[in-house]
Amino acid sequence: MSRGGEHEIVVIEGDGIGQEVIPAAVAVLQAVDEVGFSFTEKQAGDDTRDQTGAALPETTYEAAADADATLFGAAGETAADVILPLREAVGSFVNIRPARAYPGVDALQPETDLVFLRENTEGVYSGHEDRLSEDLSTLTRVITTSASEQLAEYACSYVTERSIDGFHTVHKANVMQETDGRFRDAVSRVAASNDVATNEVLMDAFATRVCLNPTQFDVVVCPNLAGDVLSDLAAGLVGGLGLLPSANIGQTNALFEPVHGTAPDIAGDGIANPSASILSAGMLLEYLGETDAATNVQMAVESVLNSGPRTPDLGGNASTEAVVNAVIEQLSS
Ligand code: GGG
Repeated sequence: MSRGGEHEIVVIEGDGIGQEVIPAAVAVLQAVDEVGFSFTEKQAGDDTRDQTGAALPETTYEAAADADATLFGAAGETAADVILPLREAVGSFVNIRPARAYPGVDALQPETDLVFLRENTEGVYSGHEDRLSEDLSTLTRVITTSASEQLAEYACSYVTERSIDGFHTVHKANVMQETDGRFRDAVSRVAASNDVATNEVLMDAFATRVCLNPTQFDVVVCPNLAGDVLSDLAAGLVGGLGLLPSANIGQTNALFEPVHGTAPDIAGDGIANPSASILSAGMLLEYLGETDAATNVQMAVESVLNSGPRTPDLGGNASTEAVVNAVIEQLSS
């Protein structure tokens, strides 16, 4: 923290509904009276590429690397050129994705309460793709013991600090024996050395089991792509992607973003659900040590989801603005 005790936050709206839900999250942070912020807006995404030639200008990368924390919306076609370097800029090794069913929201599985801890640097996201011929393209999947162990150490601290009884490790080591075998072995070794209980589930079996009965899972530790796909699946259980926030945590920096993308079908209509972005802002507050404010934001969102205005994805006809105003009103009540 600097500049007279204010948290320095970089704000990157990106494309599509990022330009609607991130201003909404910033408005909520500005309404948190007890915490001081300075916001710096930076550009990234498809429009930025069209205007400047770079989807993620160096100034944006550096600002994220230097900030106390960054709030990011979504990127369209340029997602890979924006999200992955941004996660790298903050040195993130874990992507935390809570997937909760909220009272009052119509959910396929109303008892769902999951947290995905997703490896955030490698797997298929390492980007080693090649076009070898007209007929053949390849992708190299990278799994290291060090990244798997770092994720596992974080998972152990996460469950221990919250008195949670261990975690599930999700992988596909029966097929990807070398890569997911390495991941599975590293995670189970670290868990054993921390006296943390783990259960293993093959990722395909997990997909079925979590749909049928999500209450059998709590904290789920997985490789990068599995964490992306399975948390989106969990979004389907709780009422949609408009409800899932995320935190990309590094050693000394972090980036917060809704799990959803740019939603081009509704972009510009003013009806995007801002809950995921506001909940991401709540995770940002928690990361900055502003725990009371984080709880207040979380509770205000929950209260509005329960009995306030709803955007069309949740069966209502309210605007983004109406939801944000209701959250801010709750915060000050
Ligand atoms: N809000 C981030 C975003 O744009 N999500 C869509 C997406 O493609 N995500 C891929 C990922 O999280 O790895």
